[in-house]
Formats: sequence, C-alpha cells, structure tokens
Amino acid sequence: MLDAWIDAHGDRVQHKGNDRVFGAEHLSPAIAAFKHDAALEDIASAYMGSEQKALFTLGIRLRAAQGKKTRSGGRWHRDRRGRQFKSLVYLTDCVRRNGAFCIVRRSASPEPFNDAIAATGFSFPDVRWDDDEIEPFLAQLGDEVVPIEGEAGTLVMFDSSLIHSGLPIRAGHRYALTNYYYAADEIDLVRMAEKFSPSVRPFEMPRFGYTA
Ligand SMILES: O=C(O)CCC(=O)C(=O)O
Ligand SMILES: [Fe+2]
Repeated sequence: MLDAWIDAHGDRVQHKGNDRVFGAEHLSPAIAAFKHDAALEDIASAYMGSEQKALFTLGIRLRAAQGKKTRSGGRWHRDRRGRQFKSLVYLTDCVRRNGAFCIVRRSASPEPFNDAIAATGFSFPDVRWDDDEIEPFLAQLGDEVVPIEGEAGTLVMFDSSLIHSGLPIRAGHRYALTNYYYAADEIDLVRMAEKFSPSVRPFEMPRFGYTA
C-alpha cells in the first residue's frame, strides 16, 4: 500500500536515502487510527507533562541498495536537546541486518558516560555525529546501545532526545510509521510545513483540549 502510493506520487515523498511520506495518515484508515490512538496520546502527555497530539504520521520505506550505506533518519543523532516523545511501529519484521532502530539508554545527560567520554574525547553535547566520531564512544558502552528488533506490528515508544539511529540496512527492506507529537504551543504550521516537506496534504492543527 505504501509502495503503490510512493511509486504513484513521487513528488509528495521526500527521497533522502529512504522514502519518507509526511502525512501517511491520509493513505489509510489504519494509519489514521495509529496517528489518533488515544492511549499513545495519553502516554505522550504523561511523559511530557503537557497535552500532546500527533501532528502527522511519517511513513518510511527503507530498502537495501547495492554499495550504498542507507539508514532511516540519517546518522546517529538526537532529534533535539529537550525531552521529546515519539512512537514508531514496524510494518515489517525488523532485525539489525535490515535497519533496526537503535538507541543509547540513559543518554539524556553525560554523567553515566563520563569514563567513555574521557577515554574517547566524544563530543556528547552535540546533536548529530559522523560514524567515525561516535563509533569509538559506542564501542565502550556495550549493552547501553540497544538495537530494537521486532516482528511486524512491534510498537516502540522512545525519547528522541536520546542518542539514536536506524542501523545501516544491509539486506532486504524495512517499512515503519512514526508519530510526531507536540504540545499546542509548539505547533507553527508554516514552519512545520517548511521543515517536513513535501507532505501528502497540508498539515492541520490537531484538536487540543477537547473532552467529550
Ligand atoms: O526510523 C528509525 O529507525 C530512526 C528514525 C529517527 O531518527 C526518528 O524517528 O527520530
Ligand atoms: Fe531521530
């Protein structure tokens, strides 16, 4: 389903190593249900300490390409420095070989990693790193670096201010959906439209503060 849509509407898909569909909730009722899932919004709100709604769902198609290092979401990074809730669901079985999402446990602050930082000179406060900058640091951490493997349908909830990356895909493919949550006062539709472009349809303000 994502395939057919991506292939028919290449102009509304971002192609950066992988194929990224901003606004995938418009492609199927099942994806819309994931975007609007009330339990996930409640968890997001509890974690962030303010009401959170998904502005859009991102659909991601990642495929192994001969001779290219392709990964989801680019290099190792933090989405930002402040706490941020995200939920991701795998649509295909996912292991390390086909690009598992990978996260560094407890990496919001440097304290747990003082020894590894001292040993490698790793620039912990940055938000994005080349592999050769971060690999010596990761090599010191052992099982603090957690690859999330799971079958199709696996839901991953994470704080995207922790250091994370999709592992480079070496074989096969990986399809996934990610919800982008915000508080009402964080959403500037003009800025969001520039940042997440192109999109399936223009973003609309989610309904906040609505109680039935
Ligand atoms: O899809 C992935 O494995 C990682 C994507 C990512 O960096 C993110 O959702 O913030
Ligand atoms: Fe990210």
